[in-house]
Amino acid sequence: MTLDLFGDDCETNKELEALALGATLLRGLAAPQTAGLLLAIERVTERAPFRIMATRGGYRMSVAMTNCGAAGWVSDESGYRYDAVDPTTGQPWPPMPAAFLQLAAEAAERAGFGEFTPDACLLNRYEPGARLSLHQDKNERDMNAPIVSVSLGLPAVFLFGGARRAQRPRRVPLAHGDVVVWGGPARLFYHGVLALKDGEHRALGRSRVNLTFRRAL
Ligand code: MD3
Ligand code: FE
Repeated sequence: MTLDLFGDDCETNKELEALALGATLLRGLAAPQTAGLLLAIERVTERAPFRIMATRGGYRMSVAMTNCGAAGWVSDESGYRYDAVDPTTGQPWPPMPAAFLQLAAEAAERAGFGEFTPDACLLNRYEPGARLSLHQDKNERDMNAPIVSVSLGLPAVFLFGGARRAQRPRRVPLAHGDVVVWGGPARLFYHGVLALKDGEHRALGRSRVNLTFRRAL
């Protein structure tokens, strides 16, 4: 079945931009849903608060993280993995809010991926100075499923590299409401986020929250 997402088969999607083969930027797609997304983030973080995790090497990350869905990404001295249980509460991660699932599915569909039903959502909270060094997302079982990312709050500079770490990354500015679908050949590309510049966002204050939807299990 094909969903008629644009309401009109002749209408083109002006907000669709190819960053690379398999990587599609949907500028501002999430912006109209800010209120519902913030409410959902509040509900998730009441039960699974943002926390700073340790890296495999025993360092402190600068980005605060939490999860919702059947599986959550966790990092500690023993490494990176997906776990059904939040290690700080001993409880399952909160369920994926309907508003999250709907946005992730719509974005994947627009980018040309079929049914996307993520079972994990990693929430990253950046405060001024927080950054994410160049890495690959390779802890998910099914590399055929894309990752959908949603940027909220302060703008950030995203680093988009290639299949090898040595490849010099491109700088892609990401603003509030921007959604990117990463799949196909781009799924295993190196990427990161430059240190967040200070500022004030009307809805999120001095912070940026990024949601990444994944098929982990
Ligand atoms: C490109 N998060 O959580 S989202 C992460 O803004 C992560 O918080 C960043 O990288 C953030 O792992 C970037 C964009 C993103 C996410 C996953 C990707 C880009 C990707 C996977 C493959 C290629
Ligand atoms: Fe990543």
